Amino acid sequence: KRISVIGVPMDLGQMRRGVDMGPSAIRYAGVIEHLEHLGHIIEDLGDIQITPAERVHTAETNLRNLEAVADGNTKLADIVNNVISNGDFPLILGGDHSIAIGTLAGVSQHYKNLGVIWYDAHGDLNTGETSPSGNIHGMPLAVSLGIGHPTLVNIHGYAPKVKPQNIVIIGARSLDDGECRLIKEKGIRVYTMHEIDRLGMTKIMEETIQYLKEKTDGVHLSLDLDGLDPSDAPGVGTPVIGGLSYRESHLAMEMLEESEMITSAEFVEVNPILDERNKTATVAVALMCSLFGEKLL
Ligand code: DIR
Ligand code: MN
Ligand code: MN
Ligand code: MN
Repeated sequence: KRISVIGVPMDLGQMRRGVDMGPSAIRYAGVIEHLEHLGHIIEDLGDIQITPAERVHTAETNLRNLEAVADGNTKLADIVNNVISNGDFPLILGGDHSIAIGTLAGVSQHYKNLGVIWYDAHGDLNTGETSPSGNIHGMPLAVSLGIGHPTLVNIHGYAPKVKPQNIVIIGARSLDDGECRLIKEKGIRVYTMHEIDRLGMTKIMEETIQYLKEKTDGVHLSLDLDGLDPSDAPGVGTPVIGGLSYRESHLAMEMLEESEMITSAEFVEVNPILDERNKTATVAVALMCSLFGEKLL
């Protein structure tokens, strides 16, 4: 594969400092070398310039740092769009999860029926109205469905970017009331930890692949490291106990690789300040290796 790596040092979608160093931490963990070692051709496009902005919270909208988040995401959308136009696979390194807004804006114009796998402890389906925090990293999936502030929803001039029936959320264990309502109203497929415990990751991934394969012409993987259990991925801003294990996550990546359905991917929320000796970035790189075909034998 020809893979273009894009770092997005964005930390304005949430309140904790340090997640802007996620791309550096993931590079330090050897992402480029490991993917090259697997035989891929890597173009490292470096990091997007995120314009330093004073943190603001507008009471009327309950959207923290709206303009700065929208600006960074517009730049990201342009670059992702170019990468796909060149026939390359975009691999985005976060940065907080608000960057999925820009990734999906850049990706989705290339597909009639884009599928999205959202690997996360959270639903990221809030709006300014439903969000308990005002943090935009809790909103990107709603935004991509066309639900939320017009400045975010209309990046690249069209909405929605994804259809609800083309989304699968995996690993959910912390959902706000408004998110639960939206999931039911839109019929979004969600595998909470309950289903994963009950059925096992093999069945969950078989069902996910089957469900998306039938109706999509491309699938984006949006992997929030907080989908994993904090014991395996401690360097995240909003850890939630009882998460997916390192082994389950590798299995999921390996099954996605076998399915040959993933056409773009992002790994987000790595925060080296909160981490233990770069463990979380190292896990992210290991999962990328499985997603891009690493096998022991
Ligand atoms: C919470 C936390 N649902 C919010 N969301 C997070 O602020 O909207 N998403 N951490 O990854
Ligand atoms: Mn290696
Ligand atoms: Mn999350
Ligand atoms: Mn998230």
